[in-house]
This record gives sequence, C-alpha cells and structure tokens, in this order.
Amino acid sequence: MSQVMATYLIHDPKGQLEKKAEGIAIGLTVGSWTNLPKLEKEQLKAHKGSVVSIKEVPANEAFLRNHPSGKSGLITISYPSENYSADLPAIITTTFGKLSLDGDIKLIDLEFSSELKKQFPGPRHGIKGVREITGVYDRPLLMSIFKAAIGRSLDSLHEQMLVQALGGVDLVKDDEILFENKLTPLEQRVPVGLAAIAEAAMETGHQPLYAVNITGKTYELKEQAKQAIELGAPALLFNVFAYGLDVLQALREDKDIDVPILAHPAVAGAFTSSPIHGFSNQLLLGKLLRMAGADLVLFPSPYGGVAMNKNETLAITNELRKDDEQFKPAFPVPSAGIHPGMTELLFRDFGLDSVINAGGGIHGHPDGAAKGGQAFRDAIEGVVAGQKLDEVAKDSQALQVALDTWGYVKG
Ligand code: 1AE
Repeated sequence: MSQVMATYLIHDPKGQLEKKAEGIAIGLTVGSWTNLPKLEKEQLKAHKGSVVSIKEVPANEAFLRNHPSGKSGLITISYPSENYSADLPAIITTTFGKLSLDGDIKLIDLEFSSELKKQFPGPRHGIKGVREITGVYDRPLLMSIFKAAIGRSLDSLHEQMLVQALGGVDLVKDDEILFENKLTPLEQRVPVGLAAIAEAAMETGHQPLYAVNITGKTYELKEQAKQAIELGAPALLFNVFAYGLDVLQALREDKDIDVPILAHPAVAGAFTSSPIHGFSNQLLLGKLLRMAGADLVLFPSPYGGVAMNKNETLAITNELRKDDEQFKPAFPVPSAGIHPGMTELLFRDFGLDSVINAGGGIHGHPDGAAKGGQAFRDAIEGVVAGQKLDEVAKDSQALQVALDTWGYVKG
C-alpha cells in the first residue's frame, strides 16, 4: 500500500497518549469518525489515518513538575496516499501542517512506502559521482568557503580563489550570503573564478570544483542555475531552507541542471533546534534533503562555534549515507568553526566519505589561505594513513603553524 508513516514526539499534560494519537490520526485526515453514519464510514475508510504504534518515553523533569500526570511518547501514524499528491509540500502539510502549530510536538521521522519513494529523485551524482568528478577516492574531500565576499571586487575574488585553489582544496563554495550584486555578478564571477582555478591548476595539477550560489526569486532560479552551468560552473550551492525542499527537487529534476548540488543549512535551525517543536535534524537535513536531490549536505559539526549535538550530526550522516535501494548516498559536510586541529575528530566521527569544510580555518592561517589549505591536506592525508596530527606536523610547517594557532583538538 502506498502511504507515509509519521513518527512524532509528543508530551501530553494529561498523560493521554492514545487519545492524542487517535485525535491526530483522525483530525489530519477524515476529521471525525466515531459519530459518522455507516455509509460515510465506508466511503471514507481509504482516507482515514491510523495509529500504528505508541511508545511511552521518559518525560523530562520540568514537564513532570508542571504536569504530574503528564506523559511523553513516540507515536506513529499512517496517512494513506489517497489524501495527498506525491510531493513534499503535500506530504509535509498533511503530516505536519496545522499540527506543527498545535502545542509541544516534534516530527521525528517520515517513512515512505517504496511506491511513494519512487516519486523522488535522490542525488544525481551522490558520493560516487562527486568522487569521479573530483578524481579523489581515498580520503575525505576538502572544501573551502569564500570568507570575504561582500563588497569585494572581481579582482579580490580572483585572488581569493587563486590562493584557495593553490592550497589543494577539492571544492570551493561561494559564501551563502553572497547574492546577485553589482561588484561580482554571477555572469562575471563564474569565469573569473574558473580562470583563477585554471591558473592554480597549472602549478598544482589539481582543479577544485567551484560551487556557485544560486539565488534570487524562486521562479528565476532554474534559469540562473542553467546560466551558471553554461558559464562553466561545475557545482551549485543552494540555500534550500530559504526556498523549500520542493524547489531543490525541481532543480535536481531538471535535466539541464546536471552538476552536483550542495545544500546549505541556513535557516534550518529555525525548524529543528527546539527539542519539543519542529522537525528532527535527521529528517530535515538527512532523509528529506537526500530524497529531494542534494549531493552534499552541510550542517554544523559537533565541535565548532555553531555546534550541533553530536548524536544528531551522526543521525544526519547515517540518513545521508545508509544503503538504499533507490537513492544514491550523499556526502555529509560537517561545518562551522572547523580548523586543521579537528581533523582526527572529523575522520573518527564522519569517516572517509565526508567533506571537511572550512572558511575561517583556511583563510585565517597566519601564512595565508594557501597554507591553510595545505595544512588541512597534510592533516587529512596523515590521519587517513593512521598518524596523529602532532606526528604529521613534524613534516608539515603549514600544519604546525595551524596547530599553534588553533590548537589540537583530541577526542
Ligand atoms: C554550517 C555552515 C557553515 C558555513 O557555511 C560557513 O560559512 C562556515 O564558516 P567557518 O568555517 O565557520 O568560517
């Protein structure tokens, strides 16, 4: 049967988990049930939501202090596909539309029947495809971020791209806050960035992918993405949560938009940060981004300035990479406040098939961004080979300077 099953974390002050679950299953589907005449019940049967399971979980102390009879629970409700079209806006509105406004409730997971899943594309390239494009197979990839993009000229952009590329990074992404602007419009920014990459490649033999930020009004995005690709953009960056998951899916499904898409998590915190409201991170940043077509997914690492709970980062990673009969695995990109002294931790927690992403941790290297990139590359290669960072630093001045600057973060 084609359907979606939604699992929620609920907290009921009266401890009536069954009643609450039944209220959601009926309220979000047929509206009322027990008092309906037999004929109407027969007609509406195929549309009725049903409670699949209820599992009580320990309630937190503050909740119990205020509501001594209160209970918390994970409830799973099945929604028949007769009720919605096979797209994320309809599915999310059905399972968590009005309900998201109704008290303490968090959407933890959505499980799609295999028939329904077939309506979603998943990543075009995935981990394997991005590795083929970059030619890097045996280590985590390294990405850097333009960190001085606003108010800067094309010459400045050229210079910044050059030093990042010289450092040996595998991808360079636009800053997510760089929009269409007079100084570095996409039309000029892409060729200038690519020229700098080509210049660096003459020296290094290594050519990073430039992920160009696709911005502006929703109905102009596809044209902008195609323009970037025609100009040679080898990857795109997309602020998916400022637009919506279905907009990402529309970009992914366009046959002419055939380069890897990096999903940026900007704004996601507004949907996921509360322990009692919103979406779980693993659902929004993991399962749904992969289904909608992101090839690489950025999220805050557990160690940096903008940190996310470690279990949640691992749950996102698991959703992005786990075996799936239909969807290719996508790259997890733990980010924010990353510096070379964290490489051991990043490799231990996120493994080979991940992307190490740093802005300040590359540009802030005392000897310049090229050395920042080199420090990371040396750190990554050493750690993958089983060395400790302080050992690697004995043969890498760039890494030693980075460790002296930011420290060596051990597990
Ligand atoms: C979670 C996204 C991280 C990001 O986009 C960004 O710009 C990070 O910058 P740094 O590495 O913290 O300087």
